[in-house]
Amino acid sequence: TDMKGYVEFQNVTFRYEGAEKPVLENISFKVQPGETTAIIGSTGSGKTTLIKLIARFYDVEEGAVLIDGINVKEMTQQLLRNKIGYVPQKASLFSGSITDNLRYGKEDATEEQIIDALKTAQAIDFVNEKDDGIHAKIEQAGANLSGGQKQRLSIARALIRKPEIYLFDDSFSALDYKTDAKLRAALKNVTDNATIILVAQRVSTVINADQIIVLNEGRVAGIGTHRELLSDNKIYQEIVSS
Ligand code: DUT
Ligand code: MG
Repeated sequence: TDMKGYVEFQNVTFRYEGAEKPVLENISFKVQPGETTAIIGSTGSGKTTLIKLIARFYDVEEGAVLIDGINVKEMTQQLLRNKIGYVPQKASLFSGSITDNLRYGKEDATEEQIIDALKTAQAIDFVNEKDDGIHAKIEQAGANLSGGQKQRLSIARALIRKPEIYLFDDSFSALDYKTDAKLRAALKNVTDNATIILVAQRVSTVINADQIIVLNEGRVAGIGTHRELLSDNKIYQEIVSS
């Protein structure tokens, strides 16, 4: 069996340097290859930190983060970068054309690959409306784009690299419901073998995930499907009804 894209947290505790309290405490979960895991929880609960530990922005203090059974501490940055498509909470677009921005991380991407990624990311329409299309200029930090446009270009940038694992940190929050749903359906189509770990604020974004992890103050408050959590998890029920 193909084990590519298997992610596991084993009793992970993490503290930012100089901080008294850990921001993540004793976190354990498994993400099966090709499945979608959603992480939900209030602001400051540790969602971004958790995502960043997978891409090894920081080393954990206790416990282990494993990818395909290997501790990420034993992997080279190069290997991790190739395996993971990380879409940060704040899009990091730079001054240059759309193609320049999308080729970041894969300089040899063809225009066809760029257009395909823009289609999947539901970005092709607004890009085509620009005079220069995919060659249109983006201002520093994407200042001439809306929040949802920036999110979609960041997603397209990750898609081009065809990683085994996608990490989407709140990448759909600025999209309307319809675009969010279309984008995730298209993603599922082109990334059938990839593992998806997404952070979301909206219940509609997580509802179809294979599993949802509810984070609360740095701890796992529950893991299950939408249906399971809805029936037995207080914190999830609060999120749903808020
Ligand atoms: N924190 C730090 N240093 C950092 C980043 C975060 O001390 O460099 C703290 C802030 C917060 C906790 O860690 O108390 C968790 O932050 P994180 O950004 O992981 O939370 P989130 O769940 O992603 O919050 P949001 O929904 O606002 O993105
Ligand atoms: Mg965050």
